[in-house]
Amino acid sequence: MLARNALEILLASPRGFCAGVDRAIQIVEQSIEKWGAPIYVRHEIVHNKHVVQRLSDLGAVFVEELDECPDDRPVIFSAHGVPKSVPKEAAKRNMIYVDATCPLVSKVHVGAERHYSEGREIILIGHEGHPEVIGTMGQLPDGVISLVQDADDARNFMPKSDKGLAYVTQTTLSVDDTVEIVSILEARFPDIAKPHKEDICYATTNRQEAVKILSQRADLLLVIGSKTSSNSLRLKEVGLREGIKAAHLIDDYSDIDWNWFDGVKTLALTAGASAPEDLVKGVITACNEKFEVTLTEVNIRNEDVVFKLPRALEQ
Ligand code: 10G
Ligand code: SF4
Repeated sequence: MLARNALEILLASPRGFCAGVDRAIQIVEQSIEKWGAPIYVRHEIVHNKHVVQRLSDLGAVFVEELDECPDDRPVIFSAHGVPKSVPKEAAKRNMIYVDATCPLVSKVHVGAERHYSEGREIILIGHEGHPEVIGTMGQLPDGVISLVQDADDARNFMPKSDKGLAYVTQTTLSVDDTVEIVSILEARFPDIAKPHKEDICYATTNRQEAVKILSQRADLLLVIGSKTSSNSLRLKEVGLREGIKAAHLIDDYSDIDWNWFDGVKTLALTAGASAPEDLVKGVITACNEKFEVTLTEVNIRNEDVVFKLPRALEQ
């Protein structure tokens, strides 16, 4: 038998599930336990096809809009948050609903409302069409929040009035892109009000920081996560921007093209905030079958954030 090539795997830590994802998945599981199947979920609870498949197998039915749900079954709102009109409509229909919006997204909602009540015009830094952006914009009347997606938008933004400005952001953005966008806005509008604490959440920040460090030491980066997962896509971009030769976003080991490993001595491996840890193990096992693997976990920070479940589901 031919000797296998050596492969060093640098495993990022933190990686994978954040506290908001963990809570949202528990909300679906416990709702099924409490009320039985089917339970309806408005939008993918988190953007991961394996998570969605497993919960579907347990009895969750994923839909995009509330009008696809019957009145007499409970419905859960995804971790990304929903416009105010959604719980309002559910209440009007006397539905049982559980809101799995991450508390850190709710915090952004509250920040936007505070700025609005203090009379400011609000900019949301984020990506058009993403459910979190739709949810945050939907906390306030139509047209109140203006979306700024990139540095060019920040350069071209024109306030509608001289009431004063504030910005809030999506929680899963690139930290570096956002610094650039904010610095353009602050240079143009020195009095712009900012969030009390950064809106980009601890999990996004930590996963990006770990990828930066690993990308300087590896030839290939694999990010485990679905194509719809914004924070996972950002991890791939962060690696490429840090100068790694190649980076790929994969749902699981079966997406790997082994030609990617030609000439690769060191692999950096991470997982987005919605990707389960067993998928990481699957990639390591697949690598073990092809290479003589040495595995090193590189921990840049410990995370101990845990969110309580909504009262309706507390044991
Ligand atoms: O990264 P995005 O926002 O696309 O979502 P995800 O489901 O892949 O990861 C968890 C992050 C959220 C629920 C958004 S706060
Ligand atoms: Fe909450 Fe951050 Fe996870 Fe989004 S990525 S669910 S804001 S902890």
